[in-house]
Amino acid sequence: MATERKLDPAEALKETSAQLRGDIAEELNDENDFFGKASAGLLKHHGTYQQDDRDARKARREAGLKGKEYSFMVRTRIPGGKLTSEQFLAELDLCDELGDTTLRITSRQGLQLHGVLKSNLRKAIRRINEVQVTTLGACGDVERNVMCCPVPFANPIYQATQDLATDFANHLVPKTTAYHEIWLEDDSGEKQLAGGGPPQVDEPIYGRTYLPRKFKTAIGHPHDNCVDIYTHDLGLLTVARDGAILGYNVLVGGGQGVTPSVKTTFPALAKRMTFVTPDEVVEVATAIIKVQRDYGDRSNRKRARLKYLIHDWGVERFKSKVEEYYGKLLPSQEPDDVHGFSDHIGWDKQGDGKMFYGLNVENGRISDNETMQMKSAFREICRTLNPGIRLTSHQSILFTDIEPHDCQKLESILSSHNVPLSIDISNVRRWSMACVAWPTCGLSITESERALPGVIDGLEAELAKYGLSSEKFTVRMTGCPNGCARPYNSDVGLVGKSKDKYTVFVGGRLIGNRLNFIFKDQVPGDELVSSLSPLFAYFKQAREGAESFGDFCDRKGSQDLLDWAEKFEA
Ligand code: SRM
Ligand code: SF4
Repeated sequence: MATERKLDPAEALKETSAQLRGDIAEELNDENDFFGKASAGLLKHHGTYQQDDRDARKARREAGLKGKEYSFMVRTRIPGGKLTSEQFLAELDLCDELGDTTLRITSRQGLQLHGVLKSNLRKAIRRINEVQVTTLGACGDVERNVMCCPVPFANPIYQATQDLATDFANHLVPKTTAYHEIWLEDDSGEKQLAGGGPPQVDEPIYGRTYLPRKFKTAIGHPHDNCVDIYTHDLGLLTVARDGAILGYNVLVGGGQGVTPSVKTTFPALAKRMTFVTPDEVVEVATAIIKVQRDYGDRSNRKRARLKYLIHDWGVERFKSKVEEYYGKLLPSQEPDDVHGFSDHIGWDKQGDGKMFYGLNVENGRISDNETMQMKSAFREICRTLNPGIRLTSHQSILFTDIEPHDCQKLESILSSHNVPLSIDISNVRRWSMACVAWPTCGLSITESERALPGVIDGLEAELAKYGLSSEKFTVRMTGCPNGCARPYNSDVGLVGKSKDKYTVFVGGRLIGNRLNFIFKDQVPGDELVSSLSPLFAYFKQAREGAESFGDFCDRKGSQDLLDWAEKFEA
């Protein structure tokens, strides 16, 4: 193995957990409304996070109450974001019955319940499994939700990649029976107490201590990089010839998270490594994961992702090691690379006589409120039209398999619930996303999901002022530098840095294969729009041809943009 250095405490937790059991079953039945530290750490491997309402902390202190207002986030892993109406309706019901009445589409085509109380946790996970989806593999040091372009085109290339996403996800699901015992069996916990220790099963891919860190895979197309392939530990990019898949270009070592206090951490774009045929892809991908399992840094979780191994070794050395594990030499990649991006919003033909409709869900949050009853609208659509559901990596939704004569009906349901149709949503809002942040994310430094809509209102007005409303560019906000909305390759990235202050990044691009750079740091939340406004004016005046905003900023570079902004403000 790679290192003799002292292991990170998270490793000991996994090692001694009896395949992710620990004391979860016992603590699930105790009288507390929270789990102890060790169990809370292990729970992540079961797809749930212990959180507390950070808004409520101050009020509790003032009221002299001890402790926190605990609840749980429960994440469902949905390969390629593909669900039936029945499954989606079950999650909508759960958010009302056991959650905080909202359901959230994540930036990785998953779903999250928020605000689930400990006393309801088992019921929530069980009910999710009853509709044939799972929270196992949604979080933890394993393969996370496998992303894939979700469009339902009746085209063998799209269908093959969606099948691959499902097959690959199933192949990599942890084999431990702990999940089943704790959440799905009636005698939770009793078996291990009575039976002289829990049953141990072979984890042929992960081994005893699983991976050093989370591992993320996406499958995308060169003409449509909607899954942001360059941000992944492992990216599989289709190489198609004559309407069929020849194979996949394999990209390794992308990732977004940064810890500013640890100078050796950074966001990285994945590196192009090799080409594999469809019959080799799962085996080569497994070899890649095993190399990361054995050589990833288990002494420091801040540097445990594959991107650091690739950085430290270089892609050629990494490739040689993968060849050793795979047992064969691997070729160079094919020239195919990303060159397009679609968010699949609006109406489109599937190619089988049916239609699909992509609807932007602002920051993925599905709820009913006074102005808009999106949750009720989605329920009615599912109950009356029974569409297929696909979640996008931009926290949005596609309703699929709609008969042409039902298109109007779908739109009327949305309109009657005050949900704006895709055509009425501005480009800047449609191409934006924000992570959850306050009040549930324990790592958030600033607001994100609750702040971005207001920032977008301001950007809409600024862009209109310069006649730039029809420009397409991505604005992504996060409440800390971990990068959950992938802010480091977007045209504009707004990253929470300190109390109500953000780092403003510019110069990424829609197709996702370039990192952006810092334009300004420590910008107060209420100055984000005004800090970008001079750049829009500059873009309007000095863009070349149909150059995008991100390309323009990248061409000008940070100093030139700062000089302009200074003169503009003076
Ligand atoms: Fe994330 C941790 C939410 C996608 C990088 N992420 C978290 C936690 C679990 C906070 C925690 O550890 O306590 C957040 C829970 C907040 C909450 O209240 O729900 C959280 N991440 C999310 C979601 C829900 C954001 C969203 O608004 O959609 C996304 C769930 C996706 C899913 O269905 O699996 C989500 N997280 C991402 C992405 C984007 C992606 O994967 O495409 C990234 C950047 C890509 C990457 O991994 O490099 C991302 N999340 C992180 C990191 C930094 C990891 C790193 O390598 O440094 C953390 C912190 C950590 O792991 O220690 C984190
Ligand atoms: Fe939380 Fe930070 Fe991720 Fe936002 S980016 S959800 S604040 S960990």
